[in-house]
Amino acid sequence: MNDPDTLPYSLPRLTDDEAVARARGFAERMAQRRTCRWFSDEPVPRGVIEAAIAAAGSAPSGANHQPWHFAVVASPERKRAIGEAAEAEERRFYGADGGDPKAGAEWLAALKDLGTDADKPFLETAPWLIVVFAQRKGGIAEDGQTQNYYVNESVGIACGLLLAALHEAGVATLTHTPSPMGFLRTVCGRPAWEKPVMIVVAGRPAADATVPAHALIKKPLEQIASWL
Ligand code: IYR
Repeated sequence: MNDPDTLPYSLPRLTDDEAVARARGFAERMAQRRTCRWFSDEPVPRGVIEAAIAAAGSAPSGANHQPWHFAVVASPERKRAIGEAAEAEERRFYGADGGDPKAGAEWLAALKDLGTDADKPFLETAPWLIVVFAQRKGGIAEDGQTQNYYVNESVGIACGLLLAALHEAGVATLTHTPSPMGFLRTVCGRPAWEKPVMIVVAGRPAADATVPAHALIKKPLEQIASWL
């Protein structure tokens, strides 16, 4: 018979009004989060990054294998290596290398309202680059062998918590996904069974930072939820 060790579990009991108010408060704060593409070089305490990664590491995961690794890059040399490699990929993506863009016309059209291009100065300006890796194998022991489960879902949830925790601490973020991004494994010295998922750029917005107006368009609740 399956008889695992168990522990009691309970949560603080809120009134209904308090529960709604707490959920609304969180939703309102999260609605203030923006993807920031203009960072200052102002430092952010390491303790903030540590706590945000601890929040990310509390995410639910397949079989509780916690199939993630966060490589935190602060050194100018490594940030430069990442910036140069990422921009080389982006130049191919946007066709800024003189060749045909790797991205199709539909993709480039979808990005027009964001105003992105191949230049990614924030990869060297922002104080922290958190490179998120998904462990395709490894289990809790990180042995590189044991099967992991629901890896993409687990790491996606962890990334969401990471972004939320950084925003709660007043730190601006950007999820950056150069493609292909295998070079991140080399720069961060990670093993072959780990797959780079995204770079979470973290820092303070530049004094003259802007965001595209397009970013403020959010689907209303009626559109994103159905009640059955
Ligand atoms: N990686 C490119 C392109 C890009 C793709 C999507 I989908 C975005 O939402 C934003 C950018 C870049 O960073 O410019």
